[in-house]
Amino acid sequence: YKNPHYASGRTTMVHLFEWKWDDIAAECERFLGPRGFGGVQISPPNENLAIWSHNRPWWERYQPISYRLVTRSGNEQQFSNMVRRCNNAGVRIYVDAIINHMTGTWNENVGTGGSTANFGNWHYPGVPYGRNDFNWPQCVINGNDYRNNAARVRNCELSGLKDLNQGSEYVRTQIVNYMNRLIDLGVAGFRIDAAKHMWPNDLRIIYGRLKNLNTRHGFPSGARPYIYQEVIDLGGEAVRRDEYTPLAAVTEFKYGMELSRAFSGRNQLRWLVNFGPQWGMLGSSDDALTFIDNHDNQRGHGAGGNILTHKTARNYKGAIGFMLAHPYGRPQLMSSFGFHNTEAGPPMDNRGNIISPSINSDNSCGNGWICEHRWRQIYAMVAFRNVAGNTRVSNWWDNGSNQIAFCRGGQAFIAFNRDGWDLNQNLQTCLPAGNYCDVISGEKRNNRCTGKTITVGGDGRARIHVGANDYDMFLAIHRGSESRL
Ligand code: LAG
Ligand code: CA
Repeated sequence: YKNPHYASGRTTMVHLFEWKWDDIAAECERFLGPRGFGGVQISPPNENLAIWSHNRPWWERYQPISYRLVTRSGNEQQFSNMVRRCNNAGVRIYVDAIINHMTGTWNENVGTGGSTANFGNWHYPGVPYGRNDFNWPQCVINGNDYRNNAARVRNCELSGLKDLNQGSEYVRTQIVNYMNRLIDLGVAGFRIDAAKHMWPNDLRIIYGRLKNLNTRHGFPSGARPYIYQEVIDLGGEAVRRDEYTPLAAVTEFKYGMELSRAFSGRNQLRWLVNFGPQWGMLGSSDDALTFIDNHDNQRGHGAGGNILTHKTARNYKGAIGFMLAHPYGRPQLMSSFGFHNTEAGPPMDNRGNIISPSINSDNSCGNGWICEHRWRQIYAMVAFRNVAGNTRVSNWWDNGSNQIAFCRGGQAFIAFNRDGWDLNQNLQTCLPAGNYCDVISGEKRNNRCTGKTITVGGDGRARIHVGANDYDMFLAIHRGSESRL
């Protein structure tokens, strides 16, 4: 369950938060496939409660009302079409699976596919679920439980969301049928939402009943779905992430918290020399789904404060650059819509339909979409990571402060400067002699560099300059960015 089954040579997935299926399919074909992205995490595809009383917030999608594949992102046919087109483009689809709970109690009760519910009776006819399928007696998790009561974290309601009993054979069957339907349609795996709120042993049984990935979508025979479990554990929790790593991968929230600290100037970059397990992160790289921000913590929900996001772009790009250059973990990028209000849903018209992103001539998005994955500095680093492959970090250099540089074997080289003065050094790049285009300040176009050119000598060394006032705080070159003029 720890192998994402990316197409060969690909390494990185992006969360296209609240995108519509038709738009994702187009994005796979016109951008993600050609640029070497490995996969897309999609928003929950199953029917959710439409919450008009909060003007259709993003979080309504975390309130399931049935397992029918009808949401504001599209219907089942559009879903199926997206998965096929993305797989054909070499891009895998990972589903955000909400299996801990159903909706909370609301005055409104119509779902995005027309299903209704009777909250007072725990009745969800669209599945169907009834009172016996939920944990009983009903209780709500309180703040202290997270520190000292694992049973309440798992058996009580997460902010009032009706808590399913995964110990029930009937409930497991509904969940497994839902997930297997998605596997049949060609998805490559799942994010398990709120995994810490479910018993590891119940999850083990559910995972064990999932089908192998669909060979008609290009997966090898016998391939198990990739599973990454959302467990927030920054230490001091009654529920520990180590209870879940024997089952499948886990979201490593310490990763983005620490890189956000370093790249916003709250820790020195030189300390990153041993970044990874020695920082208290998961011991095995394959266990860790790594990211800077996610849809929760970019708006102050979920774990950790002061997480870098697109809103502080220079520092954010630095942190993403380090994440993609460093071999630890399986990286996930966030692709957002703009927001001021932390409840606000995606760009929509007044009937609640999501408005598609528009694509500008410089590759960026419009209509309210940020599309971080289309920022040159970010997609160039996806390519960098693919070229670096499974090489290790070598030739680490730092200035004792916030200027650092390292090689990825003989494949790639990167340098960062977060000090208030220029980085200007003759450094070992580990690359063959030649002229290389920096893929951060520009790109290689018609074999010429639109940004900085780095000249590597026969000894592998090059003059590296990253000015304190440069537009970006880093520079990156690799075997694919050599200009042969
Ligand atoms: C998750 N991971 O464990 C998601 O990443 C996170 O986005 C989900 O919370 C949560 N678990 C449940 O799937 C989000 C919002 C919550 C929201 C919830 C359900 O962060 O704020 O709760 O989705 O929509 C909302 C209201 C609450 C209310 C609750 C129940 O904000 O005030 O009590 O709904 O109706
Ligand atoms: Ca639970």
